[in-house]
Amino acid sequence: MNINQTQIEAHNETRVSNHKAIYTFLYAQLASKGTDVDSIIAKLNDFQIAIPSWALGAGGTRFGRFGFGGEPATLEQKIEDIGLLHSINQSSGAISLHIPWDIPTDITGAKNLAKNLNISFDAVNSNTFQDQANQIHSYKFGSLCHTKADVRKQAVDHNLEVIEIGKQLGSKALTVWLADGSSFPGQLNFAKAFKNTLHSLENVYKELPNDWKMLVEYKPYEPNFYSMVIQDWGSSYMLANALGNKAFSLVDLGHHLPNTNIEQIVALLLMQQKLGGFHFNDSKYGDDDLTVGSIKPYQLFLIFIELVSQEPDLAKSSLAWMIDASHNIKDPLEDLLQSVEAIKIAYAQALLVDKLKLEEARTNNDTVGAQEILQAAYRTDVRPLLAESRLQKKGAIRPIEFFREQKIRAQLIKERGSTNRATGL
Ligand SMILES: [Mn+2]
Repeated sequence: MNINQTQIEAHNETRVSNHKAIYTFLYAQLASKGTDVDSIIAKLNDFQIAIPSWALGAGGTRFGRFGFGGEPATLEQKIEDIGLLHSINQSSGAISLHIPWDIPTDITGAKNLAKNLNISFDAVNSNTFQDQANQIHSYKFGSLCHTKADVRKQAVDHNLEVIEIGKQLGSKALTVWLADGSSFPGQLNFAKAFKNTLHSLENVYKELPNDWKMLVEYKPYEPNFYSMVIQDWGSSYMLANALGNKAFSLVDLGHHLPNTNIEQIVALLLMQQKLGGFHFNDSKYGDDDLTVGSIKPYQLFLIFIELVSQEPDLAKSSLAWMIDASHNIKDPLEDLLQSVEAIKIAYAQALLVDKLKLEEARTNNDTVGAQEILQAAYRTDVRPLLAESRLQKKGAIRPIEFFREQKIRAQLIKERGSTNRATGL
């Protein structure tokens, strides 16, 4: 299904006067404090967040999975779903593919479909964390880190295949997340496993096109519960440094132990020009993959403070912005609308912070003043700025309301049936 502009216009028509009243008030308030609201809107207009192909079906836990109707069963349907999101919020104009869950059978067809929906192909993701049918060697005891050279070679070859697919689609980055590690003390020689991983990644890196990036993701535990080869930003940074200037660390918000100061990691990686991008999600305990901003919106805001302090216009930076979440009980499309909204709220709030005043407070060790500056921005309701940006770009003023009014899920069920199941989940 497609959304046409008339539907969006009809939705906006009933809300525009209320929106304008709130927006005009906020605009005047912010402008009186010296904020350049138009430049914030312009930055929001350009900011795009990639949707992963695996987030469009019902996620699950190891205890069960509760499907819902109208899930996208093919890559084409997944691209169509992202097209729906993008026409509603005008901020989801990219798809991040997971190989082999979403190998395009018709590359030209997939590219044309995406082009028509104004969607680009973001980073491609390799998968050496599970065995595929007809695979010769098992990854049960690791992939790029494996003790046996033929297993490592198979994993390297898979990454090269993913690059080839990405090249045909127009992707410019390869994301590598490894489940490699050990579940029991004594199982693994830490140093050997790390060196094997580096050597394998070097073999992948050699084949990386010059205008590509390699994004090295880290995670402290799970599925291995004693050690992970790339357990934290330090080990990811060591690899990215050793590989070269096309390799970067990727920060997945859920891949940290509780209470880790992620914003500080972001600041230091940026400082070293080794931050590649993000996998956004939220969590209370571990890698919970919950809706962005649902648990720790203040942390998200603090991360964006660090980002905008070093990269004033995020859409113009070379960082990769992706959501990586899984949805067990929510409609994924509604969840993704909420996630994109949360990311843009944090961005807009961070842009409200007066950098010069904050730096002055820091220089003068004015701890109270610094907190006042941060919280004045955080406690500003910036949602009218996001709505204005959507209105300017011909998106819907209220995305979730639009999704529900138009009964989009019911229409997808009618089109695709109630038992469709998304691949890869
Ligand atoms: Mn991730």
